[in-house]
Amino acid sequence: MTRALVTGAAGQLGSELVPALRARYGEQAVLATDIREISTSGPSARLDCTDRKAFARLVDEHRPDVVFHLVALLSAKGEENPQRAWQINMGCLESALEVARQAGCALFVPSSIAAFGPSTPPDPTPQDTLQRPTSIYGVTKVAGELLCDYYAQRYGLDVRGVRYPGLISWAAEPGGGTTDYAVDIFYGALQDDRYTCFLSADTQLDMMYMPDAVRAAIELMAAPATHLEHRNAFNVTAMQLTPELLTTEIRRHRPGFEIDYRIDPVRQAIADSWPRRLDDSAARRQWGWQHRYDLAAMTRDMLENLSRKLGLATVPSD
Ligand code: VAH
Repeated sequence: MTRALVTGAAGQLGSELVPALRARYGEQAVLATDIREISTSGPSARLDCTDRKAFARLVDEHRPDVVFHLVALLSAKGEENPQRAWQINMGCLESALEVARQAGCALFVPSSIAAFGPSTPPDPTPQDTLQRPTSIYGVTKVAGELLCDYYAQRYGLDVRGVRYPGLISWAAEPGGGTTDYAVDIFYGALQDDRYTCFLSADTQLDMMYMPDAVRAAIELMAAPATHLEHRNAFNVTAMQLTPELLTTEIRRHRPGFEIDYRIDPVRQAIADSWPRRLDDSAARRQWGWQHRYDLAAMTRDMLENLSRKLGLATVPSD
């Protein structure tokens, strides 16, 4: 019986990973933690991951087989205060690695397409390639991948991770990301039938719908360790989107939807430094990764669930 502890459980990924883990392993088997108060029916606790003693105490009490460590300041937020982003992203990761090492539990640490930079081959971006990111978030992701590899090789820690693309979800709003337009656009479409986008119409980025992202984390941690050549930073993707492509798909459901553009130079520069299309064949080969949601399926599901969440008349699915 697997027991899990999730840090950053109130975040965009955590708020859907916790229910999925509880459905698979039982409600009491999953402890949700976050620096913020969490409203959840199952076990939860407040945790500042930089407080290593408190982190170790919760692990000692809950005795997880695996910790899903999701705490990070995202790309755009990080550029507002790079020093704080380094302290939080690396300080919390160091605690997670040390606590997992001493407790003897496995560890999931997500990386990101942000771990690549303008000198990385953009299309396709190979599994193994040059990583010179120009955002502080990307710098912490590359440093994190290397630190996790070190803990695996030096201490035999069973630490694993994926490089997530932009994640699209309706349950919890994202915060401080560059790919957040792909979530915000659905709120705009449903509440105002219009959206002002902070990235240019042709900005192509890898994206993934949250149910696929949650399944990737769970399936990677359940995979036989012997199959994992890359272990800490598997490229995973599901689709390549631009604001233009997403607008056209939304208009299939809401023909009157309007979009205009007010470019945010900081987030446009970050997006321009990221890949256009990840090669995720290593994940498909080594642990059977397979996305299930494409653009059409994601758009339909987002509109239906977000309409319900916002208390709007549900959008007729075609
Ligand atoms: C961000 N949503 O935009 C995050 C993600 C690949 C992007 O890491 O910063």
